[in-house]
Amino acid sequence: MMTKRVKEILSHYPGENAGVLTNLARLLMSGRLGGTGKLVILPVDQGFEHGPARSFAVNPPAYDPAYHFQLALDAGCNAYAAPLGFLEAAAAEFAGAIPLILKLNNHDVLHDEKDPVSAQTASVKDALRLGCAAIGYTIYPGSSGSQIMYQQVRELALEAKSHGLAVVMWSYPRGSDLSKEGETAIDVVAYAAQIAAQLGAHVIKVKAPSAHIELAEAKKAYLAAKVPIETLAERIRHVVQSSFNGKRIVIFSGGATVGDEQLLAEVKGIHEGGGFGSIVGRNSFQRPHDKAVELLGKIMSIYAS
Ligand code: FBP
Repeated sequence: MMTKRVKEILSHYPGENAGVLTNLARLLMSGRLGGTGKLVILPVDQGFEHGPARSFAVNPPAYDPAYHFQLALDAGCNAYAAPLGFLEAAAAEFAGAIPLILKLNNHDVLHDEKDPVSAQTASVKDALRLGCAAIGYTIYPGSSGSQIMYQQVRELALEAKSHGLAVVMWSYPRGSDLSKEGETAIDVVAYAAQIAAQLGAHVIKVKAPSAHIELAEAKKAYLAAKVPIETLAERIRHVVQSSFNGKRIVIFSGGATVGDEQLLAEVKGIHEGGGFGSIVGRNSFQRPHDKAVELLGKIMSIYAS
């Protein structure tokens, strides 16, 4: 049964066709958090993005593509996101079991460039063939190659929407003019979320922001308007506000594996600040299966509260 909150969220996308709205509803109505307006998604593209050993050696069953479908299902995630190979390997076996997001571009770390650009590694046609609810795409605002990515995602998003697929954008500031600290600075993360929203993303994924302000001109604006950014909840609120005043779904990434307490404290901050949920990769599949299901269950309980 469609809930009031999900209807309200869908009403924020009045320009979209019935197919896109249906697929957004699939993401919002599936899993343990279905109907709450909150999402917890399992993303497993780290094999490509970081390499197999860095990703899976700590929990060897995770080398198997089917493992992640089953983990997402067992934990009651809203959706599972992965590159072409992982989805092709088990999408038929799990057909209809959980909404899928096909990552259409990927990047590896075999060539360490300061201004990364991901390669397109799958198509909208692949997403349709695999029964996906959405396409996923990573942009690197701040990279000298950002124009290429913005233009590519414009075309792919248009094509995806024309076929009724939802568009999820990973927006990760990165590039030679940004400091490491700047990649998660509040002004930069809020800017990255805004860029994804302006590029037509339905769901935006960013990293949890720190209180650092990277850009001098932005700093003046934050200070003049006294934008509250001291606590994580305040910063999340600002990122949500920067994503069309809460009219775009913004979720936050889990990051490198940390202890349960640290992760749960961060999730509480995201929830308190009005974030729409989490996308938790390494902190899920780098734990043994049952521990991961337990931790994801605790994360979902926070969002359901
Ligand atoms: P994690 O929860 O493992 O951080 O996954 C979220 C994610 O966006 C993945 O989809 C992606 O592979 C990874 O983060 C990118 O991490 P990095 O910042 O190291 O490139």
